Amino acid sequence: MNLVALNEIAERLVTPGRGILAADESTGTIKKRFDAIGVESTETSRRDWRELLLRASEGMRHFISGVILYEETLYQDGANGTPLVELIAAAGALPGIKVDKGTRPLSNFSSETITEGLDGLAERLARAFERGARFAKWRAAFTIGDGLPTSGAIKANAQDLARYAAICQNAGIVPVVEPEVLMDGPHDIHCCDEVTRQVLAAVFQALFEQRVALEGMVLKPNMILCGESCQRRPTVDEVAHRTISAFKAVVPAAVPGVAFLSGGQSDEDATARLNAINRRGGLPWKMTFSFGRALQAAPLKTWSGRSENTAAAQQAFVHRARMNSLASLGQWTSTLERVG
Ligand code: 5MM
Repeated sequence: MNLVALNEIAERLVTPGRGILAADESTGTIKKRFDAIGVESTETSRRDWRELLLRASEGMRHFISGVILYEETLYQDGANGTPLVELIAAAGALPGIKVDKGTRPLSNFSSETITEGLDGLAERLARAFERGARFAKWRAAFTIGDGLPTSGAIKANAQDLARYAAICQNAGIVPVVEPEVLMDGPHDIHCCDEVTRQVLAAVFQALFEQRVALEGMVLKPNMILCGESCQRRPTVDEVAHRTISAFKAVVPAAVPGVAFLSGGQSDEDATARLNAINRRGGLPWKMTFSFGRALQAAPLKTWSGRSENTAAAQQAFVHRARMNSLASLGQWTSTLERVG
């Protein structure tokens, strides 16, 4: 394992002022996103949408450090025959690949899931590296509910996240480790705090046992939030305070950076909370974004599958990327949202 090279890539992904574009929706998820705007999901429409984002060069060059791709996109060419990975490299960003195969019911656990994809992973990573990928992503999902998540499900998912991370590092690929505590449900912020600490503690224990070099990885977690149907909404400052306190307790300082998922927060909430986290300062890790929906929702709606909307959609994407870049520096204000 070349730890120096892995550490350089990890540091590059979390460069202050830049963050990751998560454009790795699986075929089922992108279909749902396209259904919402009345666009049929085909190989060509998926290519057109993702190419539109990657060709938004102002946003890509200044605010994006890496792009997580679905396997289809990694091997796809743009409309004029240019491989899409080349557009990412030309913008000075790193191509990455989602290598998990999604979640499946966890046997013997009635409503919990396990993420699959370890079979043949080393071979898939070797191919992805050849195509230019320098980092990968694997997501495990945890639902908060009555007695959930169970310690059995937490341990099983933590173990597989750690096995994935070890295999990535041996392939020269930086693992982005994504344990997501979902926002679904009425739970309060205290509950999310407790569960997120348990999950992260189990993940770092498993990473330690699998001898994963923390300097050569990036953590992609949820922020500490309340459930989406919880009545008591926390303030932006409470989210920032709780997120930082929890992470200080369970995330080792050797990890170069944390790149948050947005998890269904509104675009502006996700940005405001990331900004508040960075304004507090004095953190051992860089704190940035690895957003899917919070970067793509606005431009996707603007695009709506019509080529005449391409420039406006790219502008909407650049705007969100710029807002989140400022948030990664603690320099965002809500006034900037409306200045354009
Ligand atoms: C972009 O969506 C990613 C892939 O999801 P599926 O496997 O469910 O299709 C997802 O892992 C995403 O990277 C993270 O959830 C972060 O995205 P959000 O939208 O939560 O920022």
